[in-house]
Parts: sequence; structure tokens; C-alpha cells
Amino acid sequence: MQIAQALPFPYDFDPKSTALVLIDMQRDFIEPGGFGETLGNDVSLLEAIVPATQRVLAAWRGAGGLVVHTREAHRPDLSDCPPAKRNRGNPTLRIGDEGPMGRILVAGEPGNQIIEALAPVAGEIVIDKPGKGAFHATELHELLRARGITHLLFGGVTTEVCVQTSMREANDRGYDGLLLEDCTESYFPAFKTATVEMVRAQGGIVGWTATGGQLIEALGGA
Ligand code: C5J
Repeated sequence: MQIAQALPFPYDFDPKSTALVLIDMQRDFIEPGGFGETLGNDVSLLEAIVPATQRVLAAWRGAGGLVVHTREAHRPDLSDCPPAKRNRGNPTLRIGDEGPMGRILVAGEPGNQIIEALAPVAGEIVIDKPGKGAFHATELHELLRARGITHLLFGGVTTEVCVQTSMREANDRGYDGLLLEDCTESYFPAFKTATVEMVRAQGGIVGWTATGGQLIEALGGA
């Protein structure tokens, strides 16, 4: 299959060796009262990508493709949260503090769950990651290799932080990655624009970009 309109040039992929990776579509970042808001961000910006991401997820599931969901999540004892991460900046609540949706960025807390609209179903991979990148201190690479995955389609939040970091990590591990432009968002629109452009610059130095609609069209309009 091919996404002919992908940039900087057409993206060839086989759904059998491709995974859709949705980064951190968790309440902590998308709903009021979570980590995103404690950092002073307007979280309503991120909600806007949910319908497009739902359409892609439905089409990808329909095509029988592997889905990976990630959550930025720390152990309850915070042993996997370096002080440099916890102490950075001046948030109203720090990682591990009790917030309106439970402890901030702690595994198992209500705020750490993937939003209802994109909730994982049986058979899908869910990765709890302590870092910004999905490959750092996780089994993701091994799980993907065991399934013969060579191509990754990325969506999720936030574009220039966890999505871009994960895409760069994937690129260095030899995956062909594509960023779904309308299925990713930032609290800073200019950062999203810059990320989309830098991913596909220099002949696709990090990977490709395309829209969810273009992927769905390539899948046969599922
Ligand atoms: C951030 C993320 N922005 N998922 N995490 O801290 O991008």
C-alpha cells in the first residue's frame, strides 16, 4: 500500500508490518486538572484532534493493524522519575502530587488512563513509559520486533515533546515513521507546525507526514 500524498515523498507500507502508535492520549494531558494544566497550558487545544484520531483508529482496527497506546506514567514510589524531571519548573502540582484526577502522571490513577474515546481494546499494546520517548526504559522495541513491525504511524500528544521524541527514537532504531498531522497536537501551535516541517525536511530526515484522511484513503476508504 502507499500514501501517495505523503511528504516529502510517497510512503509505502504493509499493514501487516506497520503499527499505529498513539502517544499519551491520556486524561493527564487532555482534560482539565491534569499534568498539562498544572504546567499552565490550555488543554482544550488538544481535544480538537480526538475526532480525527478516532476515525484513524477505527480504520486501522478495521484493516487489522497493530495498535500501540502509550501513557507517560511513573511507578507509585516514583523510583523511575528522576529528580531532574520532578523538580523542573514551577508547576502548581508536581509529578506524584495529588490532583483532581488522582496523583499526577502516576500509573493506575484516573488521570493516567487513556481518554474514553480512544480506549485500548483487547489485543492492543499499552506501554507505560517513564520518559518522553516511547522506547526509553520500555519493551516497545522488543515487542515490535517480535511482531515483525518495520513501519510506524504516529499520532498523539504533544507533538514536539513525546511524539517527536518517540519518532526520533524510532528513526534511530531503523523504523520508517510517519506523523499523522491532524492526529497530533501541541499546546503551542507554532511548535506543532515546526515539528511537522522538521520531520519531513532534508528528504525525510526523521520520517514522513500525511493526514489521517490520506491514510484512510490508502486503506481503501475504510
Ligand atoms: C509532555 C508529552 N508534554 N506526552 N508529555 O510533557 O508530550
